[in-house]
Order: sequence, then structure tokens, then C-alpha cells
Amino acid sequence: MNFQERWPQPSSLKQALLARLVLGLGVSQEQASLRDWFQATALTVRELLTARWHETNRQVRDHGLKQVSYLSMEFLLGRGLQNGLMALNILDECREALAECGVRLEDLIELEVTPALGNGGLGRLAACFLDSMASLGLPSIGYGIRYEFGMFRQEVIDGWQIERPDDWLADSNPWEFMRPERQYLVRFGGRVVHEGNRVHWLDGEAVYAIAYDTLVPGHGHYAVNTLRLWGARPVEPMDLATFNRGAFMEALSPQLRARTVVRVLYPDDSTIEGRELRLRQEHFFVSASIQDTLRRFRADYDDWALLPDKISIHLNDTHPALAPAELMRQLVDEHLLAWDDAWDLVTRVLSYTNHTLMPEALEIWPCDMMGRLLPRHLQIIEEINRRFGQQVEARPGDNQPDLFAKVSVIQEDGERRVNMGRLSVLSSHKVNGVSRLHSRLVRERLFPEFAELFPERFANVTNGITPRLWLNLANPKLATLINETIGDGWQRDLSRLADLRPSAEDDAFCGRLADIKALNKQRLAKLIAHRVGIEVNPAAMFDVQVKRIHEYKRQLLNLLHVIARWNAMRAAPEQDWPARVVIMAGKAASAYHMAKLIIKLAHDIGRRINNDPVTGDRLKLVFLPDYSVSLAEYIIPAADLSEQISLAGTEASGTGNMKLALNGALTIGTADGANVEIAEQVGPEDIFIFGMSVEEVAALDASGTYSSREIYRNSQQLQEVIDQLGAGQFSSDPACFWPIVDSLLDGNDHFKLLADFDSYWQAQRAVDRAWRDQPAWLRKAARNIAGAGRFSSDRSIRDYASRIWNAGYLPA
Ligand code: 26V
Repeated sequence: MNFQERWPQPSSLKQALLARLVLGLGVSQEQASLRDWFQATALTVRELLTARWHETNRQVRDHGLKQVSYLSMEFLLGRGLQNGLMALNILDECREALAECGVRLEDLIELEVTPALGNGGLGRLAACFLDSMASLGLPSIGYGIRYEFGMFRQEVIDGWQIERPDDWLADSNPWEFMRPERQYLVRFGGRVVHEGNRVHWLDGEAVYAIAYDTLVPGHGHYAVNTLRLWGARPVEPMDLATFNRGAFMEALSPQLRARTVVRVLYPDDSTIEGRELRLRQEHFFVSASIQDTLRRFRADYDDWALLPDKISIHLNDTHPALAPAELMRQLVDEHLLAWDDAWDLVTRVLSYTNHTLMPEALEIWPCDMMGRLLPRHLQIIEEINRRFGQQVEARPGDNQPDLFAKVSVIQEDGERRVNMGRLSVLSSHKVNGVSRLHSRLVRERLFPEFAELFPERFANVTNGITPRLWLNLANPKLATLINETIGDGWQRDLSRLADLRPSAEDDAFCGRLADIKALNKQRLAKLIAHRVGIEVNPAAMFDVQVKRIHEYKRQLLNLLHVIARWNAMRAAPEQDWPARVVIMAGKAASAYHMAKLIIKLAHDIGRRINNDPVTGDRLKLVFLPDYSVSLAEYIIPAADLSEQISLAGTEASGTGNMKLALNGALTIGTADGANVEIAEQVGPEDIFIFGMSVEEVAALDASGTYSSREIYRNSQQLQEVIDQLGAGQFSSDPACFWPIVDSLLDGNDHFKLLADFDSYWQAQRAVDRAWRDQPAWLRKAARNIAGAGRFSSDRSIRDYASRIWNAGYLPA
């Protein structure tokens, strides 16, 4: 090894990698572990992106472009290495450079921990949006929390979910830049003093929010945007006097206390737990993000009136809904604007997306708690509400005297509480739902009075997914087939996938599609064998339901069908039952016992039927633990059937449905969320829609006549299945699943599984018939891919840019 080799100069990618390894990390090539190589490669990628990053920021300033501050408590990014290499267009080059050093790129990719700073759909959507904003050249900065522990890792022991901490930062994170110069004081508690026109917020405690930046590279565009996540630091790092008198632990308590606020992601997507800490988190990241947004604006402009032209602040659900109060506080108390001027700016800058209608997920904070933690914010919210009340009362021809009680941001029924949804609607110039159906329900069911007061405020932006991750990266062979069939224009405009429609009639195309699906299924079959020790037949239909475990998503309906199918197969084993592997994955909120019991049931049914010689490899049920973005990348390209079976009116949109259709799975689903729009795109022949519509559910509820027991009494099939559950057929503890039986029969089946069961069973028979004709199935799969083009997050972001943000793009 000569000098040049030992101390390499970054004149080529290989040289750059070696320089990072040897000079940056301080390990010699002979001693480097895979982990060292991963770090060196990631750091090299980050370096290669920084030039583009600085250029992006310069151009935003030079062109005076509007920048979107996207506030989200969750960003479910997934791994960065392959994504970065693809954005830089050096995937193959890097593979070769590493190969010359005796390292396999694929091993490094698999080594990377998957950051999991989100629960599910809302967090993954935020990540897809970051990708699309960068790829379209839309200047943006994502703001969130740098949780020290992300979404828990799920283990399944004897069917029971066990949560393990996600210590994702244990091995240093090569993607982030810590920015000690971007540090803001965030305050809690204390008291408010009015002195003339000035308001002072005194005493209380404070922590520093410190920025950690992750680069968000565009694909097919040079833009590199920023994801800025806030870590926490104490104002006084430790109490030296305490330490010196020997109280070592106590001396460190400021550290511990400050960092508590960023310690953990709330593992819940429906109910509010650990309430006060959660409110602290929300204030912490909102305050820092708004201070930073205003500082960036003031660095370039000195006229506040320009704020709405240069900045949009977007609220990803109500989790950042303290933003209007914090913005008012900073503008009025600190920058000394008049209230009316400040409020005008606030309402022109803010916009809000609603992501759920589930009552238990709508945030409502007791005034008591807010007053203790954020006394000035509560005052501001009360003042916003008082003025709103005057406006409502002063409406000409008011014929709804109790209107204000229905829209008041402060709910006075019982304990006084702040309704964060109402605050968000009142403070935003646009409010949107995430599918056409959901947006209508947001207007009609959630905020009907607001929709009457401010009709122009309500909009729809149907969700989307990034094709870079969910097609190019997860299913590269399919991406190549598409390129060879219709050219690569779809990479910039996914709606061009419609050009594939004629290829559905082409046997050669369908043959190649079948080959790709078969390879993806073999890969997944291997993973299943490796992870859970179940052998599945890759030729069987892979029937997939992957998502958070929640009663409204009705994983239990799927399981009832599996049992019913098993019963039917055992009763008539000679019949031509197409082979199926039912694959489920997803996490249950830690305190959500029913969801955990559903996982246990999936596991126990699997244990019983997977070893049944009568059904053999014609029916298998697999629960794959620890669902994550990375696991989804394996499962989704291998799916034949996509289960989207929520009770109509409960799933705001769904995005897994889009990922699966894009990868050629056929949907069996209800007329809920974005399923409705998927059905329109692919056509009724190529999707299996079943169950009650939103209107039928509403009529049933209104009639008050729903009786799950009556359905049970009238259905032999359901009786058999539910009696098996009750009799303990699938468990060593006969009482194990009684709570499930109870919820179905005595709890009157809140999500109406039994009402939809028969229709679901029929739809599954139609799926079986369709599967038997493989050439026809492949044509359907091809038309699903062709119809998925509308569901690109690029389209969603263009919609946001034009309908909500009025934002422009960097030149290509
Ligand atoms: C609420 C809470 C309450 C406090 C504890 C932590 C926490 C975390 C999440 C939530 C609400 C989650 C709402 C959500 O994820 N909605 C999903 O959003 C997707 C993207 O729009 C959409 O596709 C799904 O249908 C919708 O369920």
C-alpha cells in the first residue's frame, strides 16, 4: 500500500469513501467493519448532497420564493442510504466502488437502522411529502421532534405483543447535522404580567431547543430541502454545587428533566396518553419551529406584511395546533405588532390538514392544564375566541342562537377545555381532508357550522405516496419493466402510468409482470421462513393486510374470514380451493388491549391452521412482527391482494392501499377513504368493493336497529366461527378470546363486522374465482398499476401548492 492509497484524496467515489473511512472515522481499511463502511458511505453521500443543499437555500433567497414550514409531530422516514444514492444517481457507481474494496453495498443498506419517528399513516405521509417537495423543487422545511426513542420495536412472544425501546441513536446517526447556532429558548409555566400594552411572561422553567438537520434530497431535481428536528438541552447543564457535595444523580437532574420532553414518541394513533408531557412536546416543537421560521423570514425581509407571501405554516393534524397562539404571542408580545395586524397575518399564513374523524383522536386540552403549563397561550386563545364570539353574535339575520356554543374554541360543557380542531379551523385560511370522501365528512360531520360560516376555507387534497420509495426502490424490476414499456416520463408525472393500460392485453408484458411478482414473492417467502419459521408456497395468493392494528381497520374481520374459510375447506377438502397465504403485520398501541388481543388471535389461528394436514399449504396465516417502513418494502411488492376493509366512514384515506395497487395488488375493500378514488381509477372490474356505504352505515346508526346478535343468530357460518372463538378452539386458555366474542355479540359490534361479513365472504369468493384465471388476474394487476398514477405524492403536493399554499417552485 503506497502513500497515495493510505491517505487517499477524494478524486473518485472510491477515493471519497476511503477518505471518509480512514481520515474521517479513523479506521484503517484492513480493520474496517461493515458498520464502519456504512458510516463512511453515508457520510460520503451526505457530503455529496451538501453542495446541492447550499445551492437550494441560495436560490430560494435569490428568487424570493415562498417557503413552507411543514409542522408534524411525526416523520416516518425509512432508511437513507439507498435513497440518497438514488437521488445522486450514483447507485451503481457506489456499488462498484465498494465492490473494489470487497464490500457489498446491499449489506450496508440492510445494516442501516430504520428511523421510526412516527406511528403510521400520518408520519409516513409527512415523509412522502418531504420527498415530493424536494423532487418538485418546492422550498420547504419539515419541523418535528428528534425523539431519542422512536416507535417501539415489536416482539411477539406466544402471540403477545411485547414493546421494546427503539434506541435508534445508539449507533451515531450519520445523516444529521447538529446546529448549535440554531438554538431557541422554550418556556413553560410561570405567570403573566400586564404592564400597559405590554405583556410579560415571567418565571417558570425553560429549555433550549437545538436543531438537528437532515437533508431531504430531490429525485430528478437538484433541490435538497431540510428536515429540522428539535433536540432538547437544559439551560444549566448541571448543578456543580450539588455534584460537589456528593449528590451525583441529583446534580444531573436538569439534564434529565430537559431531555424528557424529547425522550419518546407517543406510541398511539388514536388516544391521548401521558397527556401533560404530550402537551409539553407539542409546545416545545411548535415554539422552536415558529421562532426559527420568523427568524429566517426576518433575515431576508423587514416588512411583516410580506409574511404571507414568503411563508406558509402547515399543521399536520392538530398536534401543532398551538401554532396560532404561539405565533400571536411572538408577534404581539415580542415583536410588538398590533393584535389585529398579527391575527390577519396568522390566518393568512396557517393551513391545517385533518387526518382522522375518530373522536378519541381529536385533541381537547383541559384549560386547567393549559393554564398551568402555558398561561399566556391560554389567555391568547381565550382572546381569539372572545373576538370570534363577537363576530358570530354580530352575524346579520342570525337564526341560530346557540351557534357559538357549537363553534367555541373553549368548550364549556363540563370541565372547560380547548378544542384544538376548532382552533385550527378558526386560525387557518384553508382546511383540508385527505380523500374526497373524508373531506366531505370533515365538512358535514366534524365542522358543519364552520363550513357554513367559512365555506371557502374547506378543501380536499387526496393523499399520495412517493413512487421513488414505493416503486423505484422497493420494486426496481417493476420500475425497469415500466421504463421499457412506456419510457421514463412517468418518473416525473406518475399519471403517465395510464399509458400502461394497453399493455394489460399484451401477453409478453403480463408474463414479465408475473415473473417479477414471483421473484418478489420468493424473496418474501424466504423472509417469512427466516423470521417466523413458517414455510409458505410462493405460488399461493399472497393476501396482505399491513397497517396499525385498530378495531376500525377491522383486522378481526379478516381473521373471521380466515376461520370461516378454514371451516369450509375442512368441510369440503376435495373442492378446488386456490392456495392462499394471509399475511398480516402491524403494531398495537401499548395500552390498547383489544388490539393486542387481535394480534394474539392472529398468531393463535395461524398456529392451529398452519399445521393442519387437511388444508396443507392451501391456507396459511402469517403474522410478521415489527412492521416498519423497511418491512413494508419487502411485503408490498410481493402482494397479490390488498385488504382495505375499514368500516365505511372511518379510514380518512389510507395510503397502504395506494402502495399496494401501485405494485400490482388487487384491492378487496370497502367504499371508504381513498379506496373510492382507487376504484374510479382502476374501474369496477378490477377491484373488489364490498360492504355498506357511508350512507348505509349512517342510516343503520340513525335507525338504532343494528343488532349484531341477530345477524349471528341468522348466520350458521358466523355462529360456527364465533362459537369456536368462544370455546377456546384456538387457544390453550379457553377464556382467552372472550373479550372479542363479547365485543362482537354483547358490545353490539361497534365497527359492524358482522353487518359486512356476508358481503365480505362473497367478495372473497369473487377473488377466488378471479385468481383461478391467472392470465385474467395479471391483466387486472396491470390495470391496477396503470390506474395508480393519480396517487403520487407529487400530485398531492402540486395540489397543496396551488390550492392551499400558493407556493412556487425552484427552476428545474
Ligand atoms: C393522534 C395521536 C394522539 C396523541 C398521541 C399520539 C397520536 C398520534 C397520532 C394521532 C392521529 C393519527 C391520525 C392518523 O394517523 N391518521 C391517518 O392519516 C393518514 C394520512 O392522512 C391516513 O391515510 C389514514 O387514513 C389516517 O388514519
